[in-house]
Amino acid sequence: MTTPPLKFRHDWTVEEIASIYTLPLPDLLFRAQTVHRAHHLATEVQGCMLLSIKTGGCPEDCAYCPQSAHYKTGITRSDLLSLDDVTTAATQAKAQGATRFCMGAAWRDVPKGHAFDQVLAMVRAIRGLDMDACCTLGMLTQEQADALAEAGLTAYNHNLDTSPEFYGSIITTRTYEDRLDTLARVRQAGITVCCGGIVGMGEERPVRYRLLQQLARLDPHPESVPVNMLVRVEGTPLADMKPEDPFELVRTIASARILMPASMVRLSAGRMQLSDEAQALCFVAGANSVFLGDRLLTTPNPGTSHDEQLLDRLGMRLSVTAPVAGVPAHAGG
Ligand code: SAM
Ligand code: DTB
Ligand code: SF4
Repeated sequence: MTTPPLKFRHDWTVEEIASIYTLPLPDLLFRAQTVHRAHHLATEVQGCMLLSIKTGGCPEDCAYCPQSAHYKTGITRSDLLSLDDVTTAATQAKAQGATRFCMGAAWRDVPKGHAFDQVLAMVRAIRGLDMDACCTLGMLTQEQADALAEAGLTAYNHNLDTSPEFYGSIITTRTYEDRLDTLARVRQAGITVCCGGIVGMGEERPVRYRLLQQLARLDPHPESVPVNMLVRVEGTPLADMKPEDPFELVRTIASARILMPASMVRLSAGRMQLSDEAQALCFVAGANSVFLGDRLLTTPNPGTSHDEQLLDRLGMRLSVTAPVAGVPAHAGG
């Protein structure tokens, strides 16, 4: 069955985005919930599990990242994990309720040869467990994107992170254009796009408007939009950043939901710094996915039993099946 493409806007102006983002919170949440309920089940969130398959020693200088070789953050570097280890982790993730398994590698770009073949085998193994498979490996050539598609990869995560204007104060070793080029190759290969950003890196609101504008400009919209709250890691240039007001995260999520109605909006890194109440507001704002487990890639995460309790208290639950990317899971609920 083919579903006709949804007619969503890609030409939001910064002024329009600002007027949404700055609405009185009750009005913003009402508008976001209305959009959310037209496209998603408002009481379910997708559980995803992250695994770092190659940790640390990354040549890029992303100012937020504990895995950059430019900073001394005390993480333990590790080479590519074995296929067995990854299959075991994915099997455990499924048992904990995850329907999407995401592998992260601290590479600037994907090395050719054996390592890439191993990643392809990992993708096949995850798909064999009937889970969505996502990976984030840095920049890709078209050939690599096509091979990942052939292996059955569901999604490729490659974040724009922030606005084009602020980007240079966070990362100097690659450009916004490099990111957009890889995203175009992912799209060209027929893999769904997972692309989002980070809140709390010292940016002002207009930076967030521009990030949201760039994300919504992608046509089609990214099927998956991770919204991360900065995890301040000792040793990185952003370690002493002032904690961001959680309401700014809620506003960012609500705006993303309104701009990109059918996308999965993922409440990603930073939940250790959020109260249960703030997380609940994020769900009301339209977030419909969390990372399960007590670890993200290298930093702590609340853990599956905490999340089970939280969702239970909210009368919500984990979705049992992976939502079909880009297709409205539900209208009305
Ligand atoms: N090397 C690959 C890349 O950059 O695309 C993949 C791994 S990287 C860890 C994936 C994303 O995690 C980054 O784009 C960033 O948005 C997010 N991230 C990394 N460190 C973070 C931190 N300390 N706080 C919040 N988000 C972070
Ligand atoms: C994304 O946007 N957030 C996830 C996922 N994509 C790969 C990663 C968050 C990493 C947080 C820092 C760490 O644990 O190393
Ligand atoms: Fe490397 Fe990705 Fe971390 Fe940047 S975010 S330093 S590219 S692992």
